[in-house]
Amino acid sequence: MPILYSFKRCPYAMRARMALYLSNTVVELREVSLRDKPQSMLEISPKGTVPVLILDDGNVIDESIEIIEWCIKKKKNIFTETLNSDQELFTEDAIKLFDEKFKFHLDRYKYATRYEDVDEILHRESCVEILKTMENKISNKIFFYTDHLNKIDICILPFIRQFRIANPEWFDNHIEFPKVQKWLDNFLKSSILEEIMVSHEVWKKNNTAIFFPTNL
Ligand SMILES: N[C@@H](CCC(=O)N[C@@H](CS)C(=O)NCC(=O)O)C(=O)O
Repeated sequence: MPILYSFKRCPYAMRARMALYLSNTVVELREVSLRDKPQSMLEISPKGTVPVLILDDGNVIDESIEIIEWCIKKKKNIFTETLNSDQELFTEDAIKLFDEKFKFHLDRYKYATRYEDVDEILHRESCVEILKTMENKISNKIFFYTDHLNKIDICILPFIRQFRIANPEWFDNHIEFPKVQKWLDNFLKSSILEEIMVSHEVWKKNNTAIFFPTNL
């Protein structure tokens, strides 16, 4: 059985867990403390980020997007609805935008005290500008393009969830991105979020194994 090193609230680990869930892949889940990463994880992936997936054949995948690609190869229709080529292109560009720019500003907004000399409101504004570019593209379906989760949803919504958590009242009352708010709200109410956000104790070598997802 594959092994997943994961951290509950990490947006990259969240997207990987969603892809594993949607592809019906059961893994042994090893919850990690980012302040005290297990040696067994660092040995196979010295860059020290989660998620890390070890496959049955011993191969290691330590980039969330590559874990998602592996899940798509394993079960072709993990995203039940197919997108047109424009939507696929936009998906890839949007994921890059969030991984590179949104995450940068999100960290400086949400964890401003961890950085020297940052203006959290300016970083919040930079996030808002990115959310406004998404606002114009969101369909009237439950998720970004369709009524079921697609790649764009599982990759981006964990970041927007964190952005809201920094100041929920401000986020919920902000008027510039109503479709983004609805899109996030649908995700927050979804059963998949509940499934992937179960809390686990930090993994230690001789602990009994925890399996994820629990309902498969
Ligand atoms: N490009 C990586 C990024 C993963 C990443 O940065 N994860 C964070 C947690 S959200 C991490 O492990 N950081 C290492 C640390 O905080 O020490 C991916 O997509 O898997």
